[in-house]
Amino acid sequence: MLPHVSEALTNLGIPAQPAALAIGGEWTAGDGAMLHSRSPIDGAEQAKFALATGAQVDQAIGAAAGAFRAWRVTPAPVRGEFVRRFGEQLRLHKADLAAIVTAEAGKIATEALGEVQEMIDVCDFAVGLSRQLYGKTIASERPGHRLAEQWLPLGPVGVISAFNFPVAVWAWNAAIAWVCGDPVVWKPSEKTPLTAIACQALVAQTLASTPDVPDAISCLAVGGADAGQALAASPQLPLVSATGSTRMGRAVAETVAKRLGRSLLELGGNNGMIVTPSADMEMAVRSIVFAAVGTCGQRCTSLRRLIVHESLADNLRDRVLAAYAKLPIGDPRDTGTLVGPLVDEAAFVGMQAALAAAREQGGVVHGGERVTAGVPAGGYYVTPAVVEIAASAPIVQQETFAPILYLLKYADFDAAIELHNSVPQGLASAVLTTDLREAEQFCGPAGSDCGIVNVNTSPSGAEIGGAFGGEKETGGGRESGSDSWKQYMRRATNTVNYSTELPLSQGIKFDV
Ligand code: UN1
Repeated sequence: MLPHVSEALTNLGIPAQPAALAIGGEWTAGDGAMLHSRSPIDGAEQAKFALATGAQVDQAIGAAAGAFRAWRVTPAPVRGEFVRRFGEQLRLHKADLAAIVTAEAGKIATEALGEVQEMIDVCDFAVGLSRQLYGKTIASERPGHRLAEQWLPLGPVGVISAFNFPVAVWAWNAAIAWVCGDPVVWKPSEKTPLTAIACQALVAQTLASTPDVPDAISCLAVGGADAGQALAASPQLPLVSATGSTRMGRAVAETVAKRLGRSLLELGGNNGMIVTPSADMEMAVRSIVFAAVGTCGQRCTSLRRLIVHESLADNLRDRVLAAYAKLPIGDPRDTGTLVGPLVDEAAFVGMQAALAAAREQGGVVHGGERVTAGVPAGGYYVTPAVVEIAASAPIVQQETFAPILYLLKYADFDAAIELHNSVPQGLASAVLTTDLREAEQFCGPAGSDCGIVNVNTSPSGAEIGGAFGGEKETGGGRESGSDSWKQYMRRATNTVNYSTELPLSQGIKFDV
């Protein structure tokens, strides 16, 4: 059971009238338009304050650039100690933060707690990493020379995050950026401002206990699209990490590319799962339902396309529909609820438009209606939909951020892989099979073209230890674990001559 959101906000020391801009623990009211943020649970207004403007974002970037000068020369393990302390704050306030995530994103309690756990996990990962930012020593072709590479802090990093993972995705970026020596300027989704303010409040508490750490290593600007554009356009941010729609990512990438900056993109997914005749059907049903309806179908990794062998399709459809019929849909704060609300009315309208298009394109739609009984009034609750449709229907190419699962059939495994890869997005994928050849084919060079390729588990719910991200319109970025940290650093190749001669590379003679 999570605390009430007002209690959580009090526990975190968030004032009733929060401010949109923070440089470390220093808060300033926004100069922009009024934000009215509503809870997806019941549509009640939960925050009302003025947004930060692009000019205010520039102010935060300036402060972050100032902080970079001291942070870049702070030893990485000392930076790691700051992240360790922040992780401790998260442990202490896990339930408080999860309560705000539930109130603003509409996630059920267990998923909200899981999201905060994801933050804690990435902090732990980053702490270890702070002693492992290894460079290589390379054999030099010249006598008396040492050739090596060093990884050095890059500079302040802009982070643009989405409503559906309002805290974890920022933490993936921030924890890694901080140990790499980079300050972070964060523009969260306007749909989830309080979760961002809560995170910043926890950072501020950590900063208070670490006086040597420059405050502006963590800046927050709750703003609109102009704030995002200010991050993308700023030459002071060598890296901008953006999570959200392909449309948003394209706009950010174009602006960042124009100034030859780096962007790290996590954009749309259209995630598929192939279910083969040898699959464990019990496991199939459980993993399909979690991946398709978890977070009410609003994860980047949500399962959207189920590609089933024709011999199983009707049976599996019936089993999934039977599981759907029993799903507890309702208030995400209630223990036992598995499907909470869509984030807002626009999400509901988008879902209905996709279902109408599917019907027009010959699809047979099961479910997908609005639920009004037994749920809080004012929220957009739906029954998840299964759509039996031809693989060639154009709607299948689109990501709709809602619980819609397209059911497609295949006859031949090679064709199933082709079908799986025939969408513009390339984030997460899975095959359910007990046939080793199929499993390895799916993971190999002629298999899934996604960044996340799973066997016998759902495409949703990745651990932080791996690099997270995808190909094609998903944007190519990799965040969180593995060697994603390298994107937050610059690599310097050092040639050190410790001899008394000056031999040139490639044997060139240049006697002067
Ligand atoms: C997202 O939806 O943006 O793999 C991130 C998952 C989560 C992260 C999703 N760990 O589903």
